[in-house]
Amino acid sequence: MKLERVEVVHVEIPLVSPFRTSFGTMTTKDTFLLRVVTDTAEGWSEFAGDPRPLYCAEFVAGAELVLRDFLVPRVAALPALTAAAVGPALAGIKGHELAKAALETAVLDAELRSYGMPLAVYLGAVRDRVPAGVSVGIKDSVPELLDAVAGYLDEGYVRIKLKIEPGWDVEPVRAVRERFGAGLPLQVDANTAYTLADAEHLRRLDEFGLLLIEEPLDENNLHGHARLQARLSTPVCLDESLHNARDTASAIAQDACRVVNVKPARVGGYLEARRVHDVARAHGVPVWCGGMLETGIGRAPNLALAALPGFTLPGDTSASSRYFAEDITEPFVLDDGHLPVPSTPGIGVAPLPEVLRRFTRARRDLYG
Ligand code: OSB
Ligand code: MG
Repeated sequence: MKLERVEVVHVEIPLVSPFRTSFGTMTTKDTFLLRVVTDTAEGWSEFAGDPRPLYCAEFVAGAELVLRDFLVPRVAALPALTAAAVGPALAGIKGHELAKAALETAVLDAELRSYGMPLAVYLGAVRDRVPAGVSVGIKDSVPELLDAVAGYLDEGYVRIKLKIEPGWDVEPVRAVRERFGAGLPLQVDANTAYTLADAEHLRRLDEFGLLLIEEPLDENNLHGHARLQARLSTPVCLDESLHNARDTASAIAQDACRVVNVKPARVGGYLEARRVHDVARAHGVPVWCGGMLETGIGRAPNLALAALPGFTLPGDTSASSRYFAEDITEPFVLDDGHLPVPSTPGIGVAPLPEVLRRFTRARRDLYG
């Protein structure tokens, strides 16, 4: 292929309810979509980050600049553009995995559309639907949390993840266990809110039979996570700390985690995400697909990835209605606790033009 045009479409979409984590509260999904046009097809992707660098170092305005000045020019210079060639072309630019993932994914969508191949087939998916978990934000009170969890379970979600932080951990976990029973698949996510000095406190979570505790300590503190894991029976799962397959191998080798959250954006795209899956699977370490409150444009390719054989735990890939009253693609609808894996070429979805127009805040050409 040959790159002809790259466009950013900034969107702002209201969330159905505020989403509070240990790092902040989100009330809208505020990001950009990337539209890539090649000589054979058009492709779409979604930047997974937020306007502020609170979850990770990348942010919306910075990503647009990195794409415009460093990433897109290198991809435009490729004599034969394929998705597989994008990673090596960008390897000289340090970091910026989320921005790189957005570019690689839009190129991959275009490439697969020109072959007529669904992303799930390209990645090696073995399922046509995936079980859906839901990530439940920090609430103002335990009764409010119990109502939210009850609502999600009524809808059919098969696994609950509670966001935790110091002051909101043992008590809400105990309340959810007592109300919904020992059989509920339950896990927690701290988004780096604790230190090793909290190890004894976090050990109190062991009695609740959690599937995992996600990213309790600082980003990239593999040594600390290994020391914490040695003191917990609850499996440690890493999110923020894993940026590629090599990090993942290193974390597994030092027992810094026993479960892996795979977020394609965080590792630079779907090709590296496949390698993260492969490394974990070779070690018998379960993986699951994380999320970043994506619109349908980001959710669709995550569902394809989550259909790979090593994804043995339900992911944070929830239905469109968990996030938005109106998604910018045809909505993903929960059926018997599962979401369908898109089966049409590329990522399998595209923005609905009229809806996209209503949610668009700005459009800029980065190339062509
Ligand atoms: O840490 O997994 C996380 C949302 C935004 C940023 C980071 C995280 C999350 C979630 C929600 O937990 C995942 C989702 O429902 O998309
Ligand atoms: Mg997380």
